[in-house]
Amino acid sequence: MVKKALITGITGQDGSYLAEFLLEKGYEVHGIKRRASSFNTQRVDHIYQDPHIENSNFKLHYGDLTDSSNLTRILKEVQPDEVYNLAAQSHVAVSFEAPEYTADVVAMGTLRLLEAIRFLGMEKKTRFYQASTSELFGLVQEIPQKETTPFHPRSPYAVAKMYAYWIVVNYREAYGMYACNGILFNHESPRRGETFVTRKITRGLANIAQGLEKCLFMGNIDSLRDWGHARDYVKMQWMMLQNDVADDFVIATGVQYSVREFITLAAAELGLTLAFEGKGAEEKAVVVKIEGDKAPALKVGDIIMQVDPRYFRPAEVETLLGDPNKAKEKLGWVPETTLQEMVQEMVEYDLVQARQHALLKTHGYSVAVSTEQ
Ligand code: NDP
Ligand code: GDR
Repeated sequence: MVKKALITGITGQDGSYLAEFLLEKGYEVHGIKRRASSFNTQRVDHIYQDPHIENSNFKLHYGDLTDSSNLTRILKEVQPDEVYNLAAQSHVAVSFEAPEYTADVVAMGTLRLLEAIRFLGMEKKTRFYQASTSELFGLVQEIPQKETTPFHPRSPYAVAKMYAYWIVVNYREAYGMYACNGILFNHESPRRGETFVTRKITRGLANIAQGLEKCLFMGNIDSLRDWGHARDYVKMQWMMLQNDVADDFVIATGVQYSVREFITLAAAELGLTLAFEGKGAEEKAVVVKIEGDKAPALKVGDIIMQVDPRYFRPAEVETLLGDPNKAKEKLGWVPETTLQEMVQEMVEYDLVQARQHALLKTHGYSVAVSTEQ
């Protein structure tokens, strides 16, 4: 029997990698996508199948985590063996601007899905994966953070994810559902949303190197994160649902870098050596050396990064470092990609895009390079 998976958030970074992974494993993959006024399936277009094809093993359904009747209908129709709940308003800074919507999608959305599974009598058949987060640790109580570290969420997003975490545990305990939390630390890729810090840096610096933008405006660059590659992390999402017993796992690399170090590494991939000058809200990065031909628009002395307090958060999570030992011991999972390899992959991808835009621009075509940060 072919296994069926239903992925919410399939059009996002993780959803696209997970869909690829499950298709390779022979699954029939169903995804929920939101109605938008323009195409929003770029990340899964390469695996899209014409719905007219008989026996298509990749199907998209219109839906939204704020709509329980729609979720119930899709679950009833698909009858999935595994549900991966990845959909979220996932931007921490945006959650301060839209706290109620964030709570509705992230907290209530998770409850709606679990309750729909129970209502349909599928709680003993369907396994459930919840995209939990290191943001739960927030104001950290212990370094490194592991499954037993107390939570102290620091944003409307993290507080909503905390409800989702506990409602998953509750449905497991109350109804015997196979439901797991993957407490994932930050994970990135060339498919990362453009306003998360890593992609903002790789894309912004590539654009600056090609003369499409002048300067990167950043928030708290002292912030410390444990960054892994999304491709490695979706594998673990699947592994968690193949275990004998449902359990919760921290997924991390166990290595920590600052945002400033990430900027330095990304600049180095473009042949740039930077010097950081000033402190706090006055800090800037100046180009002090240029090697190779990846940054034709720059010269020594250019300021290419400036801190802008506009990007400081009302409450910050200063430091996150995960302990992935439980995942290693119980499931045999280890991250495969180093930060340096990931930075290289992301910069290379963004440089190709930037070169293409720069070429169009020199030939007189107007290119809309969004500089939204
Ligand atoms: P993305 O922001 O890239 O993707 C989020 C997905 O959720 C998109 O497909 C989005 O659709 C969809 N979505 C948003 N709102 C709704 C809604 N109301 N109804 C249905 N779908 C909706 O996130 P990631 O792929 O990076 O992360 C996946 C999950 O993992 C998220 O839940 C995130 O909070 C969590 N997480 C992520 C980490 C990371 O470092 N990436 C770390 C820990 C947890 P659309 O494309 O239309 O916007
Ligand atoms: P985070 O990721 O908040 O950890 O949430 P993000 O990349 O947005 O920020 C990481 C750190 O970088 C600092 N920072 C900036 N962040 C952004 N976005 N833009 C900036 O200009 C900037 N300058 C500094 C932030 O303040 C923060 O400290 C991500 C999301 O994917 C969540 O959904 C997920 O749950 C967590 O990771 C784990």
